[in-house]
Amino acid sequence: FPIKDVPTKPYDGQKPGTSGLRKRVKVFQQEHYTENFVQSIFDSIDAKGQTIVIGGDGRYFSPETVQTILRIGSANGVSKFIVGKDSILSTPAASNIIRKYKAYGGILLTASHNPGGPDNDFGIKYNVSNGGPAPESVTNKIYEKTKTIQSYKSIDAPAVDLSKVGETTYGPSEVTVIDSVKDYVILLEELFDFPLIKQFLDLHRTDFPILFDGLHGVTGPYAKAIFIDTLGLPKSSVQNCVALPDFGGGHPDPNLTYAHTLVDAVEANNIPFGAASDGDGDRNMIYGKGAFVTPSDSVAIIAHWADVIPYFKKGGVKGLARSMPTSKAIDLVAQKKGLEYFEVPTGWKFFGNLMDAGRLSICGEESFGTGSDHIREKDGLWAIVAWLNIIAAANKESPNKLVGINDILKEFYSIYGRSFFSRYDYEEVPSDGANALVANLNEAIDTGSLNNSVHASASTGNSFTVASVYNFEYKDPIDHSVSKNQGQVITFSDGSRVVFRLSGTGSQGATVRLYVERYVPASAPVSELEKPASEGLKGLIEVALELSKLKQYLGVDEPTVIT
Ligand code: VG1
Ligand code: CO
Repeated sequence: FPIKDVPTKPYDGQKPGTSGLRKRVKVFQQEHYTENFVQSIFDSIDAKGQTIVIGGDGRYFSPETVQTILRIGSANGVSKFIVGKDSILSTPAASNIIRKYKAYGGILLTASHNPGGPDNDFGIKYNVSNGGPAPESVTNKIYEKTKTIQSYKSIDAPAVDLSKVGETTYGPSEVTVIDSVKDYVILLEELFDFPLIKQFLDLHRTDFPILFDGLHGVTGPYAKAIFIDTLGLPKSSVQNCVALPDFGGGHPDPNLTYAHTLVDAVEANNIPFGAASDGDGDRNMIYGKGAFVTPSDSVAIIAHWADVIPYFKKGGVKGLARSMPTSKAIDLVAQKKGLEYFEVPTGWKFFGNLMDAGRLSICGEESFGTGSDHIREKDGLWAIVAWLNIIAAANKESPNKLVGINDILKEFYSIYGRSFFSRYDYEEVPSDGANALVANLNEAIDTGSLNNSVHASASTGNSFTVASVYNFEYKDPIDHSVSKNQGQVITFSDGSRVVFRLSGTGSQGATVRLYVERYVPASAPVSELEKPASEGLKGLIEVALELSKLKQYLGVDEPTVIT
């Protein structure tokens, strides 16, 4: 198997974003485009004689890319590859495999919740040996290599059959195709009280049926293994659980807009507990009849109830964290429990160092990402099973009244108060307008022009006084690296907050995210605490839009998605 040096030329724009390089499939299919990026990964790490994991959400163009990585990786001296069967390993499952088999790193083929298929998105992401996304020091290095690449190494070996589990020799390397699901199910069984969950669900087959929607993403086979094979639930407990390369033409993002198959089924069949996950399996949405859990509340509630989860009961909870735009509900739990807590930039890569240092156990993002230090990625099914574990435990304490999602939420608000939270996404807007919006906010930060200004909402009469305006910057407490420009934050004198950020995962134009948060203390009347979020936030959203002149800058009236 002679190693070839194939001449190539650099492509512009191969800069990894919040979570890897994401582009249209057609962009990746350009001559040498994918090869350049893969070689740039190997040029930035030292994988000679090492083990590399390859997985992903199985989306269109994945099988071809696995073979590309095998050819280039082997030529670059990788001695062993562990590959998910049919090129499938959900993002959390891949993180677990990297850790469990002590691999040097992993390459994940996913564009997460972005639609797939020949006319949609593909993505490549590199994870390091702790199982987490590569830190910026590594992704920056990869990007630098893509700018100057002149050739890539490759071997001429026949394609490996990815449909069969087993070991084969591959040129100078070895390839092991593994069952995509098995290790992940073993992991979850170690973390949660499955007997308790099973007992509860068995007892409440008729008054507490559950429904999981895989949105035709990668979690389908995992969900079947957990809900049907392990918990013994009826087949009707899962839907859209066949993983498809184009996700059945859908948008595999678990939110109220895109996960409408789940929402519709929950509403039509009065399902008290529904859940969905995204294309690569790291996000989750918890949604039951008349009950929606915001991701910011979800992570805080898991932290509040951590003691009923065997993994935390045994190992203790070391610290809590959230990404900057995520509501501060989890901070309140940390304060009450006397735990250390952190605010990091958007993107799971910022949690890894804290976990490795033993200072962080449970964390989350407002974007439907929740997880813990059991791996180094957010974990959709983990969060869903965590909720089932909590509900089963709450019901054990309350044998005479069935406790559901809303009871858990209400109890939480009565202890901590409620952080009303919402996110408005303006997807695929002109980049010029988005940049001008940000420039205008930065100018207000520099000149102090907004400080102490008072803004009244026309429809609710509420008025908000600006307390501070700043650009969020993070210094990692472990490696002291600094990440600047992570979003513009406006805080108000009543503790409310508005954040503006440009997305780093889109593949077309710009996407602006507006995050709003308003805190209502536990002492407020129940009618105030239990309002729909849209009502609780109405005035603040009006003020945020007016302050930022968002509609003028972006030239659009309404967001594409509201969560
Ligand atoms: C988005 C989310 C962020 C998340 C990231 C990756 O990033 O806001 O919280 O970590 O997606 O999630 P951005 O830069 O577009 O706002 V996933 O499930 O796409 O890997
Ligand atoms: Co994802």
